[in-house]
Amino acid sequence: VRCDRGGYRKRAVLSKHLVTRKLFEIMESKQTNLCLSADVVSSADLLDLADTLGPLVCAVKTHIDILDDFSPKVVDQLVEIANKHNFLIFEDRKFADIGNTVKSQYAGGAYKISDWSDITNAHSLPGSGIIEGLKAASGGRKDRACLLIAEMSTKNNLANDVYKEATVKMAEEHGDFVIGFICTSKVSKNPQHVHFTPGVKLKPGKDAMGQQYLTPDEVIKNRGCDVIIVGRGITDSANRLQEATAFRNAGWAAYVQRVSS
Ligand code: 6AU
Repeated sequence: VRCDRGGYRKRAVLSKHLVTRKLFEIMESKQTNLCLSADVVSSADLLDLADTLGPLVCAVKTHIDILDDFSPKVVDQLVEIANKHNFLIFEDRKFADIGNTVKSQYAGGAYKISDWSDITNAHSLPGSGIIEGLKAASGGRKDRACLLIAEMSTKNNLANDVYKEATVKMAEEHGDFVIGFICTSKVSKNPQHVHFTPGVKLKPGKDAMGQQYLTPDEVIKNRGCDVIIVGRGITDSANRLQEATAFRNAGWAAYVQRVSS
């Protein structure tokens, strides 16, 4: 029996937020800390990815506004697939406006994100009003949660240490809705905070537009984050199932090493 000091199972038990608990439980029961970033432009491709890779992931992250053929039916089907394979849906909306505006953007418009997405994310830049707005739009639903962007994966981004620390403080003050962070390292010691890390490939590197990649091992074992977010590392592969399996295994092995050391 491996040691579970600070492990997902323990953190599921002590987490007050329903979404955090559900996420850690899924991660533990499916033995995966992989979040698929399904950045595709066709609904059929999105649903096919979710259905094929669903058994391997704890969450599927969408950019619903990049679909060329969005219809409300797509998100209904995505929710069905999420229930079937037991993963959470994370709409990567990166809200960044005043509370009153994000309130409409989250619950309304064409996408009605709060209807179908368990998790969304927001920049902390506007201050805590953005959280108030999102929370108001969620109508007090306990099964809706938000990640604050504390750090970005891109080169020359403007999130410095002061910004990061202020973001963590905002999260602490809104634990009923903010469950953690988008970050490239562990930013909070609170075991109820979940750290989601984008910019992950099996080999370190970068793309042509500032994206920077770290390995699952670096992110989970060395930097103490919880969930690896992988997009093109999987979606650009000729064999997505095989590649997703490789990421899932690498992420889980890194976690097991971290908690047993
Ligand atoms: O694996 P990739 O590079 O193909 O995709 C990374 C995904 C994209 C980005 O919009 C997102 O992760 N992302 C985020 C998120 C999740 O908020 C923040 C960030 O700093 N960097 C980043 O790449 O869908």
